[in-house]
Parts: sequence; structure tokens; C-alpha cells
Amino acid sequence: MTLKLFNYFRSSASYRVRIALHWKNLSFEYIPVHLTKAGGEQHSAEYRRLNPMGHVPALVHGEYVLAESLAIIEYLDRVFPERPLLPNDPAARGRVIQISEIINSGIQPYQNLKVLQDFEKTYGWDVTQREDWVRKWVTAGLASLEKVVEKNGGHIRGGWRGDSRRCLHRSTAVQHPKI
Ligand SMILES: N[C@@H](CCC(=O)N[C@@H](CS)C(=O)NCC(=O)O)C(=O)O
Repeated sequence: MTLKLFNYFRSSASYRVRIALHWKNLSFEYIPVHLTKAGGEQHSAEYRRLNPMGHVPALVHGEYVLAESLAIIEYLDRVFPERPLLPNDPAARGRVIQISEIINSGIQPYQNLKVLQDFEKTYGWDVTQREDWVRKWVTAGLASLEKVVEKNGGHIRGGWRGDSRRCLHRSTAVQHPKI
């Protein structure tokens, strides 16, 4: 059964899944979904049938379609258990999911394209206003993330394995010099 990944090259959620696929040495078909060309290919009726949220990435494995990067990573780990991404130990697994969710739900959505587009379209915010708002929430999220990681004896750069690290992306990293 082939694996197809509908994704966009600079989407952080797409990065997560591509990193997981490469980590597991799985070959996959890369299907680009351009987020800005022609108003955004993620809004097409065809793509919305795969993911009604209109987000990338979406994985197609045979007849099975799955969206949400962390759900995809969990699925890949179950179906292709070689080179695991998530630890088996319940406490370690819980911690990895906690850290991943801080990024996935607590940081990334604040800088999502549709949020920034809506600020411009609905509220008329200029680029400085948009960036200030994003920086405020991303910085707060990263500060919390750092506390959680430090409390658990880790640091983000160097040797830190697991799914939560795969959630980090350069767009958030540039906001925070320590990462
Ligand atoms: N929690 C979702 C987030 C997916 C997401 O927000 N993807 C962004 C790109 S990183 C997207 O498709 N945005 C499209 C838009 O804002 O219109 C996941 O992990 O897959």
C-alpha cells in the first residue's frame, strides 16, 4: 500500500510528518498543496474532502485518509513500529504528548496563515500589528515550553529525541534565540 502525503514545503505540521516518515525510512508520494497560490489549494472542494479543516498535512494510506500531524505520527508508529517515535513507558509517553501539544495546540495555531489572513481582511491589521500579536503568543508559548522541558531535565537543542522535538519548526525557533 502506498503512502501519499498532501503537504506544503514550509508548513510546520507538514515538516513533522515528513521528518517522521524519513525517520522511519518510509517512501511516500509527496503531493504539494500550495497554501497561497490561487487563494490557497487547501480550500479546494477536492482537498476539503480529504481534510474538512482545510489544513495540511493529510496522509493517504491505501483507502485510509488521516489528517492532524500528531494523529498521523501516532498512526505511523503503530503501523510501522520500526524506529519508534513515541516511548512505550506511560509517563514518558504522556510527557512527549504534553510537550507536542504545547506546540501543536498552544503555539502553532497563533501563527497559522488563515489567522493572519483574517486579521488583515476582517480587522485591517498591518504587518506590524499582525507580527506583534503573533510574537506575543508564540513567545509566551515558547517560554512555557522551555519551563516544562527544563523541569524534565531536557533542553531543546541537542540529543532530545521524541515526537515533541519533531513539532519544533524554524518559524517558532527564530522567535526564540535559545531554540
Ligand atoms: N493541528 C494541525 C495543524 C495543521 C495546520 O494548521 N496546518 C497549516 C500549515 S502549518 C495549514 O494548513 N494552514 C492553512 C491555512 O491557514 O489556511 C496538524 O497538526 O496537522
